[in-house]
Amino acid sequence: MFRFALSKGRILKDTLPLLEKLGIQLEDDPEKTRKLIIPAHMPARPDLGIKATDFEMFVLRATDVPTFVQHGTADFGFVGKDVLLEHGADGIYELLDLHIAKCRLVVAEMEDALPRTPGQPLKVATKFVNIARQYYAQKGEQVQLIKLYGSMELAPLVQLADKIVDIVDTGKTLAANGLRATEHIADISTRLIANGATYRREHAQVMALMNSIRQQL
Ligand code: PRT
Ligand code: MG
Repeated sequence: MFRFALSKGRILKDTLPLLEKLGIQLEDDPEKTRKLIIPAHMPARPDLGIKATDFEMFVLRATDVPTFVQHGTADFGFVGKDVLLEHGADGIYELLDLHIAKCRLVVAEMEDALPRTPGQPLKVATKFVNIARQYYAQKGEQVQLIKLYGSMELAPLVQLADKIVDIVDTGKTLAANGLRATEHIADISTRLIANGATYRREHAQVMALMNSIRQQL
């Protein structure tokens, strides 16, 4: 039996069809049920070297997925690279890029931002404070980080911050708020991750599952 941490929201929408293609049948619809643990079953696939496998699917807030996998409470997880970078990959193996829920992590500011007064620390609002801290440390730039939990795009509009570090996909949200991306930090997509101990203990099974997922992409 494996326990699998699924990210709610956007990623769930894109990963449910993948589970279906793999033949993993969930006993409840994670988008409808209030249950937080959903039993699931994958029939044997001798062609892929996979034995019949039972799963327990945890339906989690995306940001909590690495925590469950790191502690071994979940063996596997589907999670955005942004969330993984922010959390840190201690005890976690990144097995596969699923190439879904693709987006970019960028620095953005007002289109009409004035040149900054030298000597004043840059104020950056973001929910990715660890990523932002690392990014600006590498650049050797002093910043004051302001932690937000959503709607980062508002911060420069109301002078809470000079810049934001945020996810961009189409760029429509930035444009609609008079913002533009000025620096690219990372390309983001959904990853299959595994707990380090599970990876070592169940290596053959983990590899078989990883390869079967890769085949479906
Ligand atoms: O909302 P909550 O805090 O619970 O979790 P979450 O925001 O992490 O969940 P969700 O479902 O919104 O996103 C989950 C994952 O999807 C993220 O961790 C990313 O890996 C990935 N992803 C892909 C995105 C986007 N595309 C995206 N566009 N996550 C967020 N956005 C936001 C972006 O921040 C912007 O504000 O969507 C808005 C619109 O983007 P544009 O550029 O298309 O206008
Ligand atoms: Mg969201």
